Amino acid sequence: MKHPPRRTRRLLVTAGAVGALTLGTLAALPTTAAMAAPGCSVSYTTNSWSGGFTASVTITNVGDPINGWTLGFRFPDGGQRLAQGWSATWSQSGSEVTARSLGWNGSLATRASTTVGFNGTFTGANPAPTSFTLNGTVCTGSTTPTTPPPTTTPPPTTPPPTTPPPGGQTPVAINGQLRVCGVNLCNQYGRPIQLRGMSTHGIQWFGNCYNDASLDALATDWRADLFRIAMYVQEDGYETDPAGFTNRVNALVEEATERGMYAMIDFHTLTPGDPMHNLERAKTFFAAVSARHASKNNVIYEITNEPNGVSWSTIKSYAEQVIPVIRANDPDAVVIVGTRAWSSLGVSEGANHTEIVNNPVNASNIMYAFHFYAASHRDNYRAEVERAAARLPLFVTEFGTVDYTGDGAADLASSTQWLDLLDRLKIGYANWTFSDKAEGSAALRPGTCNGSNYTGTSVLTTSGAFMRERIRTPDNFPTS
Ligand code: IDC
Repeated sequence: MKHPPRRTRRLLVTAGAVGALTLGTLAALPTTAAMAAPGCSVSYTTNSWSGGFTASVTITNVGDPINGWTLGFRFPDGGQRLAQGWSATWSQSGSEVTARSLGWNGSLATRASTTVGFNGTFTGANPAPTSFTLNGTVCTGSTTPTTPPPTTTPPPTTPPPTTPPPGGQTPVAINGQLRVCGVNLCNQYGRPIQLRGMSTHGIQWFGNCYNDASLDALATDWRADLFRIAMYVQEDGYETDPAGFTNRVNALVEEATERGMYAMIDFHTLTPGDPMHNLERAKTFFAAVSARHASKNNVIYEITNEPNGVSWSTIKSYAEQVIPVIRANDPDAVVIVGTRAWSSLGVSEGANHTEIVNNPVNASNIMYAFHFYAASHRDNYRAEVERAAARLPLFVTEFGTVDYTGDGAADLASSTQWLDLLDRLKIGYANWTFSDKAEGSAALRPGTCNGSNYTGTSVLTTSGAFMRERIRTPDNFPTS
């Protein structure tokens, strides 16, 4: 099935020299701000489709360090409206748009940058704003700070892809930008690799489990390659607060990036099982997150968790409408498509992988999801995965060591058979869940997330201890 024609446009505008402080603004500023040398430059890029667009706005502070900022600009065309923004508190009044910094991106050292963005709509033309202000100062792009810049340059927001950070080689430093090669996932050297890691539980319920200490433990004690961010759409998830959940996902992607892990953004559809129910939400969400992370090399997009009760052709049609939204911003990212019957390749509804082979998603650089719960899904599912893996790129974006309810005892014999198979086939996986919910699939003992220690085995359940042992064995990623 064809997706509707789409217009992609990219504008790069650096705010031009339009003068310095206006007297009125200067009078309103506190004395310290008025004495410091302000200065900023802004780049504004958009991708648009019929009636809608995503804008990415990078603010660079070229004046003295600032602590808290307000960005202002005016839409040149009266039909341009802000719909949903992220990484700032956004508002629009008439044609004037204002974005206020959040706690984590308010401090900007001299020469530091931060990127914010929004989705908008337009009725007439969609011209870029020509002038931006930061804390009332027009952004002209160059000002000499009154205080000398720090002797150490602030670290870049995204580390260069092939330069390992000091003190060790992270999975992302070694493997860089991934791409699908035949039925495998290949690293920057074009060699097949397997990524092993953990999935969050629903971030609407277990957000407290994802903090600096727990993510440090995942990266360095578990030595995980991958962090899957499960953003439920229903069940008090995204649909209740699109901007808030977009921000939370973005912040978790940044946390994974800082630690050299791949971040998998899971649009966690479950009930209802028809992904079309969430098509518009998916387009809005993926436009925002792909714009925000376009320059990163460690983000993988999982566009629908577990379609169920719908045909493969419906899932395919959904995928062919959502993938172009991501590609418009982030052309080289790997995208994973859920499969029929709770991502069972169709098996749990009496079908099999051949329906995909015979009618694949019309897009490149994609993989198909397979999920299993080891105490419920055994030999016939393993045999199907082995057959499918010869013909389709697969990623086990979610599995449990327990039964399909997510609870009950860990079946370590079946789990071992599964993981041995995935290791042999070099199929990547994320285990459900890195959380402390009182259910068998959770890796952390109940109450762990109220504390500050996440390392070692004393905080782990049976499933967690088993998974940590499997995940922390050396990856031996090929480097040439
Ligand atoms: C389960 C959670 C459970 C939660 C339930 C409903 O473990 O705590 O109450 O979802 O939100 C899946 C789904 C995943 C399920 C998991 C176990 O992707 O959301 O999590 N499962 O039932 N598919 C098969 C199993």
